[in-house]
This record gives sequence, structure tokens and C-alpha cells, in this order.
Amino acid sequence: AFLMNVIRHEKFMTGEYDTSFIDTTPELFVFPKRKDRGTKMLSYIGNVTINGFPGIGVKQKPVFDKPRIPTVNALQPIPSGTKQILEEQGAEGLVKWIKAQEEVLLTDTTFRDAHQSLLATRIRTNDLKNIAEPTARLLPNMFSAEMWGGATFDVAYRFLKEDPWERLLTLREKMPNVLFQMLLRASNAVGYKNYPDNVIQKFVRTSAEAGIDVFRIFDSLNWIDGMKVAINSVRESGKVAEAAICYTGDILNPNRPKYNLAYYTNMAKELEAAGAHILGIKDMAGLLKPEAAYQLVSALKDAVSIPIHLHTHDTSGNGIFTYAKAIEAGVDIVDVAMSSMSGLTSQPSASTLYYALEHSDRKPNVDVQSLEKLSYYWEDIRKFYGEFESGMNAPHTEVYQHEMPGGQYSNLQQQAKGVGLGDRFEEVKDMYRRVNELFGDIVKVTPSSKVVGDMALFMVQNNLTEDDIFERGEVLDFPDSVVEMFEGYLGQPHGGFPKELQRIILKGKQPLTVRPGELLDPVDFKGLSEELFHSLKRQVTSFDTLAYALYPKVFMDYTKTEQEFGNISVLDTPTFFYGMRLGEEIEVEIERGKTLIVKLVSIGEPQANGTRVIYFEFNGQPREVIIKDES
Ligand code: 3PY
Ligand code: ZN
Repeated sequence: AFLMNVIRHEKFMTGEYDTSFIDTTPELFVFPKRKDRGTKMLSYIGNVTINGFPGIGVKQKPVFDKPRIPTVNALQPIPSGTKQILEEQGAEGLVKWIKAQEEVLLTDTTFRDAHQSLLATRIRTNDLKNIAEPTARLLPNMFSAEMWGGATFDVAYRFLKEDPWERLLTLREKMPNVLFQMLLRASNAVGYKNYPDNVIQKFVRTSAEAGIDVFRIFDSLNWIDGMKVAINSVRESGKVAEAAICYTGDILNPNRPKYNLAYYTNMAKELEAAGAHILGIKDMAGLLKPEAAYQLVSALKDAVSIPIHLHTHDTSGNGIFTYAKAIEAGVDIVDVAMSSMSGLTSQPSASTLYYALEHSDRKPNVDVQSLEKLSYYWEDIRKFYGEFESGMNAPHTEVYQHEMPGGQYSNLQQQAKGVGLGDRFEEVKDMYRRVNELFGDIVKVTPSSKVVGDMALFMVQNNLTEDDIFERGEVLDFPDSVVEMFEGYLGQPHGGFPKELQRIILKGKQPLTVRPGELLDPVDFKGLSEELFHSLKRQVTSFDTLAYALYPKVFMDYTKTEQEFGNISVLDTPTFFYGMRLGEEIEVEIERGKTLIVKLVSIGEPQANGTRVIYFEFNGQPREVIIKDES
């Protein structure tokens, strides 16, 4: 417990400690009441075995093969990489280095966007951890690994009941050579609404200290005013500010002039002037067609002097063709995923791109055999998450109609099921397109995409048309997210909101015209931290305080689970989702070098009070736990 207190202590985690730290920090000796870790863990296993996992239900645990982890020589030092370039030469030096490379550089999104887009962000730290060091050894020449941000933060606490900061620290330790990249929703941080400026500043600073190097910053309405606080915070932390334009529409379609080439080149110039080290093109839905990619990248190369990093989703099946044209036009970096986690709503495959470029002068500097080996691992663990697959198994060119981001598809599908529209998803997708038109053709990416999705669900559920909105809008109770966006709480869209619709939705309320961050009171972090200390009765880190500031309810629910079941992130994924089979024996490494052996012996009959006794063997000793049967 003492070591845990030291590790969890804020000063230790932020590096502000010296050798007198232990002597001058008496609260290290306040230990929580001794609780039995083993019983807590068995309670979790018993509970999930009997009552199932949310979204999966009670299912017999399938038998999975052991994931294939490539063998590497652990005695060799880990080769150095881009992380060392940043450390030695700073952000400006890194930018110079990028520009000097002839080959196209690669960002691996497998640890973040790939599973956000294919598996509703459900991949657990336990599975990421096991492949981190082999990845660092086998792919030392990657530009970066995107492994944090976007939905990972929220989903980790909310559904996986694990701490996303621990994920970051754990992976950082195992991958010391490659730049870590995260997706930051500018003033929305890793959430769905605008936060006060001091939350954004503290979040960036703390993420940088915990190991993030490259921050891809975007605003969900492409509103540059909303991005500046984040860009400045990243620069002040000495890290790399990759400011992104979100790509929507089609620059080559003369009937869709709102988002034309000049719109994007102007935005790029403004982002460069605002301090971007790298310009991101964030094609979150995969709408950037090959010829458009050629023209866009060529024009941006002329417009700005910073490197260009292209992100797309392969939903339409055109991803590699788009990359080939962008690479021909001189794009510096592109986002790819390990092949077994690529394609469809995810990123294009790294090894496919490698072969496409094999005998060209822009061939990426990666070992394709290493890509293949790593891909086996992801192929194996992907099976653990089968329940979260979207069911999409071939390219969907319909994305050019609905324009839904890759990361939203499987989520909206789950949301539709949740409100009883599971069998009307085709209508929901079409309504998503219509809502975008109704809203004046806006950029759709988290959180604005969620607002469009919420409105689409609302309209399908209530059988509403656009005419109904205008005719009966005064009596309709619009979703909160829709009202807030039209109030200006996500910032301002290009060309403004449609005035008449805004009046109907706001029902007399006046919209904001300034940056929401200017109006929101700063968060009192010291106060929050004391509040948390009193309710959790344990040391509170700046990680906890930030999580609480961003997601108060989600974080408190997470701590309840933590108190009830302990640290369940150490369980293997099949056990975490399905519990155990009768007679099965598993090993759980609760900390480095300390492994528990758990066997499920039998499950008692339900009692009159609705409980069951579950009999385990725990390191060879009989142990029982009592579980409430929810069925
Ligand atoms: C996110 O914000 O999570 C996204 O991936 C947007 O594309
Ligand atoms: Zn994406």
C-alpha cells in the first residue's frame, strides 16, 4: 500500500519530487482500510459469470486461441526512434527532420482509432500492453503511434472500468522510442462539450507530462477560435501541435461549393499562423476521393510550409488509392493500421500501402515482415471483442451520402439499438444525411457528429420530417445536445447556423456569439481534489482530478467499481467479458511477478433472497463469494 501511495501521489506522477519527498509528505502513511483484493476480484468474476457484461449479456465463454505475440530479443536495447529526435531537437527540430525525409512516414492508429472505429473503442489496456514492447522493437521507424484521446478516455472509465492514464503510463514505459500521438477535440478535450480554458490547459500539460508527444487538435465545426487555447498549451508544453482541418463535402463537386479548395487553404494558413507545427488533414469519414486528395495536398503544400499529415478512413474502399494520390502530391505522413485491424471504417492497411509503394522512392521505411507478425496478434485479440463488431464486412460507398465519421458508425448503431431503432438503421443513416442538410451542411465530427446523430434518432423515433420541424418545432422537445449546439456551446460553424431553424430550436433563448471558454468559470482544481479526497478516502492524483473535472459522473461510477471489485484491468479479456467456465482455471498477474491462480469450481443454486454462492479455488485454497443473481 505504501508503494501504491507513492506511485499514485501527484507529486510523484508529475515529477515534482526530490529525495525528501517521503519525509515531507506524511499523507503517504494514511492507508485505506485493508481490503481483500482476492475476494473483490472473485466477486467480479462471479458477477460477470452469473449476470453477464453490459452489451454482451450472459453468454458461455467461447474458447479462444492464445494470441500470437511475436518473439523479440528482450536483451537487446530498444532501438531509438522519433521520440529521441523530439527530445534532442525539440518540436522545431522534429519538423525539420520530417521535411528532410523522402519516404512517406507512417502513424500507426491500431492502438486508438482503428479499434475506436471497428470495435466501439473497446480494446483494453491488458491487450495493448502485451504487444507494446514487440511493436517498439519491430517498428522503431514509425513516425508515431496514435494510442490515446478521442473516445478512449471516456470508454476506458465508462465501459472498461480502467484508468486511461494508467494505459498511457504503461505503454509509455514499454514503447520509449516512438512518438505517442493523441486526438484532442480542442476545447472539448476528450469530451463532448466545451470546457473552461484552465481545464484544457491543465489537461494538455498533464497529458504531455504523462507521455503524449503529438497532439492532433481539431474543432468539430472547424472553428479556429476554438482551437487556439489547445494549440498554445501544447506549444508551451514543448510538444508537437498538429492542428487539423476536418475534411467534409467534396472539393471537386461544383454543386457543393461551401467547402471548396479555398476554404481549406485559408484554414490551413490560419492554423500555421496560430502556431501549428504540423498540418493535419482529418478526413474522419473517408470522404476525400483520390483526385481530390491530389489537388488538396498540392494546394496545401503551396499554401503552408509546415509538414502535412493525412488521416482517412477506408469505409468506401478507396483509402489506398487516396493515399497513393496524396503521396504523389507530397504528403509527409499518413495514418495506417495493422492489416488485421484495418480497412472498412478503420484506416487503410500499413502492409498494403507498403506493397503499393514497394519500388517507388516514397516507399515507407518499415519492415513489412514485422507488420505481418504484429498483425497476427491483433487478428487473435480482435476475436475477444467480437460482440462489438459492427457487422459491416465490405466497403460502404454509401458513406459519400451520409458522411458519417468512421468512429461514429458502430456507436450510432449501438445507440439506435438502445432506443429500439435497431431494425431501422437504414432510415437513421438516411436521416443523418437529411439532418446535415437541415443544419446547413456542417462539419460532422465528434461532438458535432453526435448532435447530428441525436437529431436523426429523434426524428426517426418520432416520425418527423423537415417540414414538421419548421411547422411544429415550437412544441417539440429537441435533444439537449441539439439545443446546446444551436446555442453556440460547440462554437460557430462556417457561415453560421440557419437562422430560422436556430430560432425554432432555441425557443426564445439568445445564442452565444463569443467563445464558450470565455464565459465558463475556471475549475478550482484544488477544491475538486479535496472534494475527491473526502469522498474516495484515498490519495487523489491530478489524473483523478482532471478525469473528475471532465466526466464527473463517469469518473465517480468508475471509482465505485474500483472500490467494489478492485483493479479488474488485470483480468484477461475473455474473463473480463464472459467470466469463467465451470472447471476452468486462469492465471491473473495482479502486479509484476505476482500471479494468482483462480479456478471456478461450482455455482450454487439461487437462494430465496436472490443470491448464489460461487465456489472458487484461489491459489489452491477454497474460497466462496456470494453474488446477487440479477436474472
Ligand atoms: C474522435 O473525436 O473521437 C474522433 O475519432 C473523431 O473522428
Ligand atoms: Zn479517425
